Amino acid sequence: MISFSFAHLADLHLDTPFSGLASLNEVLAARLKDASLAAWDRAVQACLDHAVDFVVISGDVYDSDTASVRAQLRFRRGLERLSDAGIPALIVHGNHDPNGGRYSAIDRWPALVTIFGTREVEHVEIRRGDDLLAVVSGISFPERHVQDNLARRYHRTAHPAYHVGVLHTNVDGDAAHGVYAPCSLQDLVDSRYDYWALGHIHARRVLRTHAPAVVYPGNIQARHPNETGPKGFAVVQVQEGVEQLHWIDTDTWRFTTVTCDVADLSALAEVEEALAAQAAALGGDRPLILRGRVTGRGALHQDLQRPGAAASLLEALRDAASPDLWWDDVQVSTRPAFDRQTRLEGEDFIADLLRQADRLDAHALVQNLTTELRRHSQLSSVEALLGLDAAMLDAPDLLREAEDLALALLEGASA
Ligand SMILES: [Mn+2]
Repeated sequence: MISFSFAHLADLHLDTPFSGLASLNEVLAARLKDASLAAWDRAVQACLDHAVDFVVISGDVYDSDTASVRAQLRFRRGLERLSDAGIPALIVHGNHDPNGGRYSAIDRWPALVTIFGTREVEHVEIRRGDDLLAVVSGISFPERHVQDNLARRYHRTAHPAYHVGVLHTNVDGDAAHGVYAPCSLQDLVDSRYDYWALGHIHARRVLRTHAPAVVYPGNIQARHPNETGPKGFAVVQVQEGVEQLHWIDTDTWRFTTVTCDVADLSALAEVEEALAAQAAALGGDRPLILRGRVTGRGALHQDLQRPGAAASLLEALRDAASPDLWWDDVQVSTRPAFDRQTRLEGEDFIADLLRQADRLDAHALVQNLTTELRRHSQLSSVEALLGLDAAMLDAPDLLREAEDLALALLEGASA
């Protein structure tokens, strides 16, 4: 069997407008404007540097189906560079850019580009000289809301070659993402394909390592504060039919959240220092967009509740930050200092509540809750939706959280 390699990209969202930022001012907007396009340029360069045999792109090339001319031309420019180097690119469209978009500024694609159609799964043979390296199959979304299980339409060809399925899909109903073209991991296993090049989930996820490998590479540039961590794509090396994945980072700006617990702090300056120190430790590699979270119980709660305190803390962080760190927001969710042991010895309602909590068996409680959920047909789907797995729950932790919530509600009611 011949060794070869390919690049697996997804969710380029070219020319994305960056939603969800608390503070998208003109300076930041200007700096972010090129981030997704630069990530694409970087991905193309990396594909050329690694001399991959082919490139697959698993949907959401554009951010919307009214794709900007700029995004389309930049996309084609990258494909031209690949095509000129003899590297085929095979592309499906997803829910953000169904059918390639309602408006196309491009009437002709470079020679080695395949844009999969929307009617049926098509198969493309990838050759090196006379040798057949792989068969790549794909189908594009004809419209945004695809409810069909497209995975079941993929059938291996008669070739004994390595088979790659390119598909935009939500596997096993990930509730954090739109349920488009839903399928199950079992559907993908049953297909007997060798590699499933998936798109749609914006996080790096290897759902299965081999036979078949099932991979979400995530997007090439984060576009929302919730999309934290490194972003890029996978180079897949195939040797004797066995895959090895290398991750290539392509993002310009990275989103991250830093947290400061006020428990042992006595001045707001310490909060600023703690957040700034964490940010400085993370920076250096590439520009960061940061969210600060100030949590915990402590004496500083009162100071942080003063009107304008959080906003002023945010400004102070920005004043001191290097140009490659942008503080997007500081979120304060602190609580008043609370001496549990002293309150437990009291005679009031809160003392009763704490004693009651100490008597509970957290594990039995969670067990009862999940058993109860499963008994009701409607509720059992809630369990699946939430991804609840009783074995995975930290019961004592849940109980502490519940106690904290009860105390917060009581504090709120008495304020
Ligand atoms: Mn997407």
